[in-house]
Amino acid sequence: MAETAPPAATYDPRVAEPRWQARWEAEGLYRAERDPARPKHYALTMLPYPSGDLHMGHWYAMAPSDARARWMRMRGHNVLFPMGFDAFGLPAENAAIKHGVPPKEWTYRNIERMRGQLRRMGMMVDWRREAISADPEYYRWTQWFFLRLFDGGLAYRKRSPVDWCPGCNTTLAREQVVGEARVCERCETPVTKRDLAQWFLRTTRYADELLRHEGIDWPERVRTLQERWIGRSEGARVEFETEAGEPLEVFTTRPDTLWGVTFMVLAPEHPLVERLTTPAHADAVRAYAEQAARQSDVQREAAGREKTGVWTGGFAVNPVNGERIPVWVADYVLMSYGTGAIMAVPAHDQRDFEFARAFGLPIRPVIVPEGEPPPAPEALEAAVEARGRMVDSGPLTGTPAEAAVERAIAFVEERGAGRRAVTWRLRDWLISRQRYWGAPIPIVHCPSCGPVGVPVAELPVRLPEEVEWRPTGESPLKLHPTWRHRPCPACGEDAERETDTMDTFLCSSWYHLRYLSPRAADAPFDPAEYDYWMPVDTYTGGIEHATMHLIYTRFFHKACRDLGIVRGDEPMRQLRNQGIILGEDSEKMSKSRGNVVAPDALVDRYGTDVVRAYLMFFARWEQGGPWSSQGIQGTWRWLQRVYQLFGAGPDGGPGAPPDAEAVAGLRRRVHQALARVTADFDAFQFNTIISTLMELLNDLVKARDGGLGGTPAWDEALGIYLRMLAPVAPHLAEELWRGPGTPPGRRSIHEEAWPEVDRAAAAEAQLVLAVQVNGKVRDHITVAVGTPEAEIRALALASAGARRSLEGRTPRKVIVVPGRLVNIVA
Ligand code: ANZ
Ligand code: ZN
Repeated sequence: MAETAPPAATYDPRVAEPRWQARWEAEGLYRAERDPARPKHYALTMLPYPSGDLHMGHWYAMAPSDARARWMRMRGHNVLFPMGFDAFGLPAENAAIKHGVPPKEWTYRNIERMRGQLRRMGMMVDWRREAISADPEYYRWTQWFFLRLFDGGLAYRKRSPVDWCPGCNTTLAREQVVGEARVCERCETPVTKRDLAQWFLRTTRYADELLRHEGIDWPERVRTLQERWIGRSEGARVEFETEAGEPLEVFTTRPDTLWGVTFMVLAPEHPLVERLTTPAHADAVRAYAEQAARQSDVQREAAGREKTGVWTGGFAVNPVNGERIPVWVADYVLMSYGTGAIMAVPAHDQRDFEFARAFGLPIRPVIVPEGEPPPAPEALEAAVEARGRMVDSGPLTGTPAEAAVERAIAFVEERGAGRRAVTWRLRDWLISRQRYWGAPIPIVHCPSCGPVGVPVAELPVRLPEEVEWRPTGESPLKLHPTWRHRPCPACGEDAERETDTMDTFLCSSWYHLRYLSPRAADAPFDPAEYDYWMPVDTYTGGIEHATMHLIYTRFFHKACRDLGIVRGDEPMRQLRNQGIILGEDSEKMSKSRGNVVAPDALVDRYGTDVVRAYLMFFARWEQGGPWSSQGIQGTWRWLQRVYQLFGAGPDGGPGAPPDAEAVAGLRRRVHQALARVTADFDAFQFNTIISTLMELLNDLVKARDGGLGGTPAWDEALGIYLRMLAPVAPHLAEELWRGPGTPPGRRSIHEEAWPEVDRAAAAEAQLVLAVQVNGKVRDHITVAVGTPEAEIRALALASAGARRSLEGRTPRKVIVVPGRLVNIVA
């Protein structure tokens, strides 16, 4: 224990915390360097977007993650816990348009501010490794990765719809389309769609692999969300034919219902719509397609939505029975899934059922429960489940429903009218943004050579800083007088730069690699650092990233593996998500509700240790819950009591020598608490760590009052307590460990080893074992821990209950289940 100056009655974190932070910085306490002698641990927490202020959600994600990283360090790991900023994105651009502040200025000012707030949190971040995705030295490599993907055939360009505002004459980002009516946030004109040539990454090539989560420990919930997002469906592609003889292919998961098809539906954007539509229906179809173009896919897919659509006037032929099927257009069929066309089976598909009812189309059941006649279609209230036997299905009639899908596939395959097929919900990743504040896509469009990659030696393709902000929303890269013009890298002719920038999710797909060597000048990262630190061991952040970011970063890693840039199949071994902090009123924190709790004000008042500890304590971390100002005061009092107990020294010191049982009792409680806290850190169970420490403090106070102060067991208890406190309240623990005036050279508590649990000390002194005879409890015996088995057996046989129940029979077997029971088999 450090000899501290006589302690003040209360601990003032406002003095102590900045003092320790400066000291740790000066000592380089949190510098992470490769060290082959120690096992490495890469703890990563999702990097913030520099929106302005660090809010409670950031704290909730980061402070417990920091505590765990510190714990790993005390466990003997060489820990890397870096931090950076996801600095490109639309809000900076909006600020520029609104207030005329350049995005760069706005962004870096916010970073400055948030870096200060992060430092105040007192995390064990090695700030030398900070990475900012908007730095040219960072986005140089984002562009380099893009070129590697382009050369590897994993980036390509194709026409694709974007949201378009006819009022502003510009494309809109998803966030700029607002409300149910989907209007432009700037001028409130209803949004339409436009086809633009845009860049995509081939995520779909990795669909199968992304579906597998082998060798990684990710929450079930995230895996399920990813599986749904990737959405693998097995079924068949079946070819219908229009009356003009053109193939019209559908994807169906239910080829068994082919004989129940009573109409077909095309997505309004389907290329065959125009040719199928008869003149009499042309106006209605065109008007319908226009309104459909204003909806998002999400809206169009919403369950229970009223079905709308129009008939094209055209027909197609069902390949299994030659029937003439009317072809409709409806927005519940998406162009982006399957083939953009469906065979509708209203008897067995709920959406088709609702559509048929809305438009008076026939309904034909083809699967009926065993032994029942087909239901009368008019009487049906919903689509019918596929259980029983096939009816009215040509060669499939009589087949059990379970076997029908396979037989239907065989049937269409034989006739050359279709084949088994798998379809994915996952789309290729559209990375083009018609925006300024992002990494420019390093491509030059040449009239003779097509798209050509910018030579690597010319990277980064820098964003021009002298740009004009016009409220039209058109990207300043397009408006810039000179930026886009340059000769073709291949042929030297006049050519033009790509003016789109990259989706910021691309920047954040590889930031964990830049942290490894943020100043590497000739590569995105130093391979030696990679070999030592990767993969990320624990990744923490919000569940809202379950799909986009966490799919993209896995895809990116796998693509880079195949391009020979990285090794290993997965970038992040273990993932854990925090929950959400609600306001004191149990509602989502929001300015309009006035229930926002600002961390800065709390740090001013209580210090960071209290805020950190309270965030670990107030709820199960993965669940979150409502904030409580009552609760944070309880945490404050607890840490003050810790300070007083430790500062006071062994008061009430030994009068009578403490008896052995009291000493054993103290050690037992200390080591039991240590075992629990250790297991809880391992499991990210932060709330019970704090409650265990709170309880143990009460035990320590009692032990001191009982005369144990100053004994070796007491010193051991305080030492263990402080080391358990160190990851939770790093400043207070250091203050009590080193004392405010310690000379340089004395080791920080954060370099100490996590204490070992003394199992013998932690064990309960006595155990109560049940005595069973033939499986029935007849008695109980109390034995000292560690009593040999033979002795336990003898005690059990001698117990009154066992003797009574045995009635002189000789036992055949006596089984001891350690710590629980003895079973006598008579
Ligand atoms: C006939 C049928 C009968 C269907 C039946 C289902 C039940 P999942 O499981 O999500 O893959 N479908 C196909 N392409 C579509 C598109 N572009 N937009 C909207 N719906 C589409 O769904 C596959 C089923 O969704 C397909 O199987 C098709 O309807 C429909 F009793 O075909 B089914
Ligand atoms: Zn050229």
